[in-house]
Amino acid sequence: MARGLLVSYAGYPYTPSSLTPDNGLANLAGALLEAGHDVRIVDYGTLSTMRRLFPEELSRQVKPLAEKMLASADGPPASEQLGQLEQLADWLEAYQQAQLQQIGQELIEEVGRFQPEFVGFKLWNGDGFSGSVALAQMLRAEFPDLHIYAGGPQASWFNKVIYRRTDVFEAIACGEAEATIVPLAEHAIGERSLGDIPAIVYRQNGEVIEVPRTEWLDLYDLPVPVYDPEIYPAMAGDEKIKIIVLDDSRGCPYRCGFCTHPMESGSRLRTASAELLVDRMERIVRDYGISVFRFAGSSTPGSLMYEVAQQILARGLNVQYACFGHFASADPDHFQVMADSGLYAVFFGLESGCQQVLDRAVRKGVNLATVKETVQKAQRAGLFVVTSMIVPLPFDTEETIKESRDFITGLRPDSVPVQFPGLLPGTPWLKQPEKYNFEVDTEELLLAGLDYKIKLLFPPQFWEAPPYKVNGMSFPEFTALTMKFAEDLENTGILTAVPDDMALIAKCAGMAAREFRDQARLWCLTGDVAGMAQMAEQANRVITSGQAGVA
Ligand code: B12
Repeated sequence: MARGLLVSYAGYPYTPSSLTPDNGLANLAGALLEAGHDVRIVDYGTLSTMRRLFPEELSRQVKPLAEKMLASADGPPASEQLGQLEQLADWLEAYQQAQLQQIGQELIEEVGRFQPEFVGFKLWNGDGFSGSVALAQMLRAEFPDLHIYAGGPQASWFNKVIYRRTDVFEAIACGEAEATIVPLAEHAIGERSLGDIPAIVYRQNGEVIEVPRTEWLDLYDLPVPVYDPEIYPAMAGDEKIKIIVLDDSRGCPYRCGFCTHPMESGSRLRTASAELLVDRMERIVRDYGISVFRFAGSSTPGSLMYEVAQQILARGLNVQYACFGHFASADPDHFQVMADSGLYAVFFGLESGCQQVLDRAVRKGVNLATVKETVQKAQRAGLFVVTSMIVPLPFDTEETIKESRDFITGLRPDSVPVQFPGLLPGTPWLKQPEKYNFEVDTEELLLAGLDYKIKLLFPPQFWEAPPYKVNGMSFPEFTALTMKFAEDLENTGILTAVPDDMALIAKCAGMAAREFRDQARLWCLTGDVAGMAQMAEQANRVITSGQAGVA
């Protein structure tokens, strides 16, 4: 039997959703327990982490500034404000670095107590990468014989590139790893060699070796996820906002230009049956008293979600949930049943309201007439409908962006998150940048992307410019268009920046989506833990009351 400690450090929680439980870690813990190993989860996505990564004194100073910035809709902060913000940002950075050392000391103590044979880090972008590497290095210095592995979204995106930055991880799992974590545990107790473990990369004698994946997991074979506080202590009390993410489908057959999905879970769609999914919901309700869910799959067929809804209704299960929808497979006539079953919010990736750009830059195979009918019928059924946009897309011009904006202002979804075009590893955009109007130094981008940091206190024009251009525009130029698009929508009364899970948390906390978004921004930007904690407590009361689905 091996003992494993799974660690997830994503840096400062900069959205409330960062505080929800981690299904990936819960699955890995389930897989280890089912194979007879012992495991603990150290998940730093908690209110305590928020508290310890933002000094109270800074919180007091930043509050009036942030309030002023968020209240004024007239573009970027003034230069005087910027100067002040720069200073505060430097202070915050230094403070967080010092705290990270402290967290490392505590992790060393935890390893001393629990005596694991291995520690597995879940790697995220930004501080979730650089911070995790720093923590792993501290453990390595203290425990030279400890086996330290890594996995997680950042590992799926960058896999062997990570070895160019650090060799602190003995092996790195690429993509989903319920079937990889147990062989890694066996390696930690000398019962298996790394060369026999599919879907990892590892370093041997200075050489990076890739062991190819042999198969993707059948979703019927998923382990039972573990959220018990004895195994997953962050689940105790109100440290987290307890909406549970369910793994309904993995893999995606679409090859949208911008999307990293095939890197994480392959290009073959795998689904579980509606019956099994609702069994899993029932188990979470029974074991943890939690009745609010979010489905993880971004390409789950609409027909499966409809069957899930029918099962929920047939069993009289009182739940509330959010999910992704896909315009290519959602049947608008199903939404009423879905809403009746407790579906509250649905997230569609739309990306553009200009058919030509959509077809050429995104290649989603989606027709705008279908989009219109789908959104209208979903709203008529009472759903909170989110359609996300990418602005500017490759080939966008002033006219096509206007067309896109007119489409959205005519459609009026409940929320429209607007993103800039991210150029990410493994995507069609990065594989053929010239075909999609990008200019990029791929090598430089990959290395810069590893620990690329979001500057929490600033709008994106002021973030460090990643090394690529789209449509001939540099990062500050194209992100200015992104911000302008969002601002234009806001000026017509359309809510931006509220994804489905945020809408669901707001509902549980008894707040309107707009009010919630504005408050949540302030809580995060200013380190207002008391505000966030009060909301989390209120939301958890509803999430665990068994009454979430009751209007
Ligand atoms: C649901 C979700 C969440 C949930 C649950 C966490 C989760 N499972 O990732 C919540 C709301 C908590 C969340 C939060 C965040 N998320 Co999120 N999330 C998603 C989403 C929509 C689905 C993820 C999912 O359920 N995958 C299925 C599960 C089973 O996979 P998994 O969790 O990655 O775990 C598997 C593998 O990664 C691997 N693995 C994981 N850890 C380890 C550790 C070891 C040692 C090993 C061997 C393997 C291994 O095995 C696991 C089981 O198969 C994706 C987008 C998408 N559609 O993929 C974004 C996504 C994963 N999130 C992302 C980000 C950035 C975040 C946040 C940092 C900030 C944010 N914007 O919300 C926070 C950080 C959370 C924290 N702990 O502080 C990014 C990650 C990008 C990156 N390279 O880092 C994604 C890809 C979205 C995006 N395109 O930007 N997220």
